[in-house]
Amino acid sequence: GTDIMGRQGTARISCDALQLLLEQVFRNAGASWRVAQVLAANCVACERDGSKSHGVFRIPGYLSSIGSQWVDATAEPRIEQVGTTFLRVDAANGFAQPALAAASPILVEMARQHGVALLAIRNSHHFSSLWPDVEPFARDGLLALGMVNSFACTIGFDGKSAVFGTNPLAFAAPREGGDPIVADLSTSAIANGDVQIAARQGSSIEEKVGVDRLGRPTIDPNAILDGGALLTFGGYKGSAVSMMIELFVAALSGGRFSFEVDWSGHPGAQTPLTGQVVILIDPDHGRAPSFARRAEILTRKLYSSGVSRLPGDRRMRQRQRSLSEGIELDRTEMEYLTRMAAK
Ligand code: NDP
Ligand code: PYC
Repeated sequence: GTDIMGRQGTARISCDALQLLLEQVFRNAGASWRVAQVLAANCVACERDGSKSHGVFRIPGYLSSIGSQWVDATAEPRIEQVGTTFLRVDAANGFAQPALAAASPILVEMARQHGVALLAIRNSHHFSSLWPDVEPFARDGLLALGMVNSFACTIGFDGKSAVFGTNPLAFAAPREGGDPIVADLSTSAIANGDVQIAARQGSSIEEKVGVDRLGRPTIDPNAILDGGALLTFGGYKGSAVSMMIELFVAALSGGRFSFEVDWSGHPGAQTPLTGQVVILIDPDHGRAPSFARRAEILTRKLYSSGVSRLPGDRRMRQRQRSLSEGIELDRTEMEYLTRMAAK
C-alpha cells in the first residue's frame, strides 16, 4: 500500500504489540508509566479505528513537546470536588487524558448518584481525537459530551484573524443492542491534522475552508499552516459552536482560551496547553430504563430514511478490521517507532 508519507510499503501490528511499543516510546521520552500507558492506549485506539490524523502521526509532536519541557509527562493531576456534581481538575501541565482517567471513576459515580456530572480540566494538553474520551462512558450506559479547545488557527465568522482553535466536540450515547452512537468533529471546517497530512502528501485541500496569511482563500495546505487560518464549519453556526467551546473549556475550567496559548518561547512545543470539559448524564436517572431503546429507534429511523452512514459507523468497521487483521502502519512509521522504543 501507499503510506501517508507517500512511500510504498506497509506493515501490520497487533493492538497489543503497538501498545507495548508506544509505552516504551513514551517511557524513553521521560513519561511516567501511568502517562505512557494512557497515551499509548489512546494512540492505539486512534490507529485501530482509522483516526489517522491523531494516531502514530502525532508521536513526533508528542515527543517534541515532552523533549522541550513544554509539557510535563510525569504530571500528577489534582482533583478538586467543587460541588455535588462538579469536579475541577488541574492537570498540572500534563496531558488531558491521564487527568480524565484519574477523574473518571469519581465522575461516573457522581453521575449515577445525581443524574449529571461536570468535569472541567485545566492546564492540560490534548493532542488527540476526542471520541476515545467519551465512548467508554456510553458503554457504561451514560450520555457523554466532550469538548476541547486548542491553539488559535481558526477564524470566527467574518473575522480577519484566528481566535478559535479547531475545537472539537464529541458526544456518545448508549444504544440498545449495538455499539454506542459516537460523533466527534472539529468545529473548524477541517481539522488541522488533515491540513498537515495534505501538506505532507503534497495534495491540496478543498475550497472555502482556509485562507493564507493575507486572508486570501487558498487550497494550499502550506499556506494555511504558514500564518494562514481555517474557517469554522457551517459559517456563523459553526463559529457559535466554537465560541461555546472556548467559553465552556477555558472560561469555565479556568484554562486558557486558544488565543492565549503562547508557545513562542518554547521551540519544539506542539501540544496546545488549554483545557477540556466532559459532561455526563445518566439518561435513565429516576425512571425505568428506556433511553438506549429510544436511541436505537432513532438510529433505525435514520437508516430507513435513506441515511447510509451514521457517525461512528466507519470507525467501528475499521475497528473490526484492525482487531482481526492487525493495524496497518506505514513501514517508515514502524521503523520510526522501533527506533524511538530502542533508545
Ligand atoms: P470528520 O469530519 O472526519 O468526522 C466527523 C464526524 O462525522 C465523525 O463522527 C465521523 O464518523 C462522521 N462522519 C464523517 N463523514 C460522514 C458521513 N459522510 N456521513 C455520516 N457521518 C460522517 O472529523 P474531523 O476532521 O472534524 O475531526 C477529526 C479528528 O480530529 C476528530 O477525532 C477530532 O477529535 C480531532 N481533533 C482534535 C483536536 C484537538 O484539539 N485535540 C482539534 C480538532 C480535531 P466516523 O468517525 O465514523 O468517520
Ligand atoms: O487536528 O486540529 C487538529 C488538532 C489540534 C490539536 C490536536 N489536533
